Amino acid sequence: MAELNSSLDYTAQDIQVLEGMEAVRLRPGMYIGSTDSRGLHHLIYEIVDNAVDEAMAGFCTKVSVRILPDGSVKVEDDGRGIPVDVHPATGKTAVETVMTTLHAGGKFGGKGYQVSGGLHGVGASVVNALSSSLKVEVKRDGFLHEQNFERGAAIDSLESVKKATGTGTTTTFMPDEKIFGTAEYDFGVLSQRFKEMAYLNRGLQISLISEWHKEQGYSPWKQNYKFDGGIVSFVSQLNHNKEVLQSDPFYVQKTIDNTMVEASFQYNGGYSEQIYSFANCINTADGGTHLTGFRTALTRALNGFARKQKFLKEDQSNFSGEDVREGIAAVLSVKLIDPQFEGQTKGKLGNAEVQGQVDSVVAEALIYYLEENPNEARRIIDKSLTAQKAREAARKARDMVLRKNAMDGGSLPGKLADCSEKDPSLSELYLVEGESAGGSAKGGRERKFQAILPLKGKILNVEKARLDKMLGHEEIRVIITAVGANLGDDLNLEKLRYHKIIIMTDADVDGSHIRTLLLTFFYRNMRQLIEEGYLYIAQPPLYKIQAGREVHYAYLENDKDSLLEKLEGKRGLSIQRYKGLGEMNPDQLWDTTMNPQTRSLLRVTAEDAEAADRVFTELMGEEVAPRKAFIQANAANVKNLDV
Ligand code: 0RA
Repeated sequence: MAELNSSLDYTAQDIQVLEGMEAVRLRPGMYIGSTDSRGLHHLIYEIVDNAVDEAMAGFCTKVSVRILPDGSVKVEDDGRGIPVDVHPATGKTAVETVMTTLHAGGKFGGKGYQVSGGLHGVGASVVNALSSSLKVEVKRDGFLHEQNFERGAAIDSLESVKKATGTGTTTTFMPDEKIFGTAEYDFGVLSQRFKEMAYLNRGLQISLISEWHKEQGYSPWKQNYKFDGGIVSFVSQLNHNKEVLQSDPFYVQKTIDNTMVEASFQYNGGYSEQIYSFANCINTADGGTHLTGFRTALTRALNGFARKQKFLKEDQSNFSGEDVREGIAAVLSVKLIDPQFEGQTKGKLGNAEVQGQVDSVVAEALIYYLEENPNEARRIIDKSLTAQKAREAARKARDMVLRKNAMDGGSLPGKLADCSEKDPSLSELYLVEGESAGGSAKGGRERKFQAILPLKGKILNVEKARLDKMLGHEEIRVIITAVGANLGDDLNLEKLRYHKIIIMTDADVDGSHIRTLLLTFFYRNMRQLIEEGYLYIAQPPLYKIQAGREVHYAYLENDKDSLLEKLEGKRGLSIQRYKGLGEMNPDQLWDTTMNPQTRSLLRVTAEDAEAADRVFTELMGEEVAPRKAFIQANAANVKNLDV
């Protein structure tokens, strides 16, 4: 790199710059996380973030992102343009400084870089260091200025090339293939991110045009986002197709002690809690202090209002946080100067002061909103009252199940074909859909350590995703007894009778429905069992392919295709698609799905189960039309939950 700069004046500072750039190239992971697709996306985000900061400062209305056919990326904004004059202290232009100086802790500090002043230039130098070439073009003061870099080093100096009107900054870079190898861009991931950013920055237009994807026949390859309603539009989108309890979403925006707090919510007729939280436009999937502040404000304001208006009687207990969040769709966005991200995936905001700031902004605005909108307030309180009642009913139902089980003297259900092994860590329980598959499983199992519990095909047919109804169901009670660890607050994993609980359902819509329901049941009542990794999904094959005497099984569509290719030309090739587990005889079921030596099991994660819970709530939701549409649109996804 050094010789590239030989034509320029060389100073100690230049050496520092080069060392900084070299450090980034030596340890790219430290700066952008990884050098796979995610790292590649990160480069784009860094540059776009700078433009968005300029928008937050109120000077930029459009950001365009282009991925060119050669894989280079061009980000253009119509902001003020990075300053082009030479800074007396450094002897360099701001453009060159931004592009070549690593900022301690990744951030500029101090005055002039307030929230709305943004965090300009945070990552541009990192992108520059990791690009085989980078060109920055600035329109400012009546001229177009240009400078070029290679792997972080300036190869020329900033020059004004021609007269130009308007202002703005354009950065074009080619990610260095020495760093990123063959990593690829994901259009869906990028467009999702830019959509969120457009929601979070009301009125900002962000477009993504990828000729790189277009050339590969990928569709869509362009998207354009602009939301004049900002996070209110975001909330409306979350409630799209749902019955809503407020005619318009609640909204507040206020800056307090340099923290900008913005929140919006609207209740729907469903039962799930959907709260999207962001800090400086970064999705905080694991919440953090801002989310805690929002939740406490919501609970306190609604309890206060319900008490004051006597919707909550004196002998009634306060709403719990869960009660007031049932059916809420909310977006919370905070912008602050020095966000601290915590947790393994850095998805949690840690700044302690933010909790109180969000709490006070939201509570104050919400109390006012409830007073001003008595009809909406009433509907929200009614919803919380219903949730509170349902929670109490569920608790009673749970108690009843427990009492009933106790009265049975803890005897195991008659249809459970138990294993002889007594050590739970060596024992497995198969929950099998359908009597006939149950029969095959009983015939094929290794009786020593595998227990079989057949479940009726349609095990539950309730209208609403209510816990109490679910628990009242005979099939579910049988599962509770067989599993042996109780549930809810009384869950005791030491009493768990099997350390592998394996859901085995057909690869069709009914099967996926039942699996969704079982996952939801475990998630809501025995979450810890999932978290400890005791719940699994069996993977029966989709096809049996026979070539003469040879038998092969295909577990994925792809497997089938490659198997067929391999076996092509052999005599007597036959292919059977398994529509249900019941079509397999006991030996086949053992060979393909139950034999620990050859089977593959999917361990269910809390995220899988949570997703199932959401799907379940939608499936069982109140409104029929969207439910139908949902089932049609998601049948494949539901089925592929485990893929
Ligand atoms: C510092 C000061 C000024 C603009 C910017 C930074 C700026 C940086 C980037 C990075 C991408 N796009 C950008 N747009 C603007 C403006 C100072 C002034 O004009 O008073």
